[in-house]
Amino acid sequence: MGKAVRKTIITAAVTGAIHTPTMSPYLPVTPQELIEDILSVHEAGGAVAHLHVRDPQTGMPNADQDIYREVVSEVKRRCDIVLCTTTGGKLGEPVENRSRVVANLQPELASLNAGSLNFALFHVAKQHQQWKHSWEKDYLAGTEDFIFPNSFYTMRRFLEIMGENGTKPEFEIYDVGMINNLAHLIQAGHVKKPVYLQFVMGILGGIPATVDNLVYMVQTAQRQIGDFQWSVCAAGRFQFPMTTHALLMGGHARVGLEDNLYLEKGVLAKSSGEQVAKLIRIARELGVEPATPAEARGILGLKGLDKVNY
Ligand code: KMH
Ligand code: ZN
Repeated sequence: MGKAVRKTIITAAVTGAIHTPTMSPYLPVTPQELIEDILSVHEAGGAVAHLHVRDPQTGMPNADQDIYREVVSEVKRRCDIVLCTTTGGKLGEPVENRSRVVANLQPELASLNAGSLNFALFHVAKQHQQWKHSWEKDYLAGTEDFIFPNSFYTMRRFLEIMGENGTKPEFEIYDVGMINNLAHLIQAGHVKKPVYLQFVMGILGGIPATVDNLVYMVQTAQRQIGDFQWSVCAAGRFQFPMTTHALLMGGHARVGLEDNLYLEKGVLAKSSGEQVAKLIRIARELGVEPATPAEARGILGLKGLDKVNY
């Protein structure tokens, strides 16, 4: 009898709130572009799509509930991918707006940012001279003085709202101290194990994307939490090196245009699905198979697509 192959959850974050339309013509902005990009992820073998929405005219990230509903309903009609909605929103989105999508759509999975940080993108603004839209430069440059607020109160409220709606939190961990924040929330009874951690590496203001930092974070989580599933995503050129290491270490992995616009050096990715296909080629070389959406639901203990409100 052959040994069972290890299954890994491949997530793609399709648009995010970091990149702006000037940076790539392939960044999905309109509902139709978002739907197509999510379908490309599913077709390539991804099990989860992480979703933000944007103003279709300007490409500015927003929290428009009608756009969310339009995108998720059409995706659900066409495939069984797991959808993980953001509660990060755009930089500067008021906290109350960020949780609305959970109460409205009751998704299977939603991000929960596990601490506050100076989420810095101002250095990226310096790389461009001409902008497609007037908001882009100030949005990025303003982050030199921007704290992404995720206080213990905010995290507790998000957990309560997710609990009420049967939504599993995906904890976004930008630095090692945030594992400690999560350990506190578990100890205080605000969230039950097993938890799902997404290590977000290489954001200026958070932990650098290095292998020793990843090992340190996984080991710290093992010591402080013990029972968890984990995944890694990393900014820009660190995306494929870090996700490949995650595959080697027994973790799950996230790619997508939210984190990196490129497929390889100098080559823009035309879709998040292209990045998923590349990571799956790498995974198979390492003897790791991508989990189907149904398998991902089992691994993460999700409630199922029949229990969402869209
Ligand atoms: N909006 C960014 C500041 C998430 O989706 O929860 C962080 C973010 C995380 O995108
Ligand atoms: Zn996000």
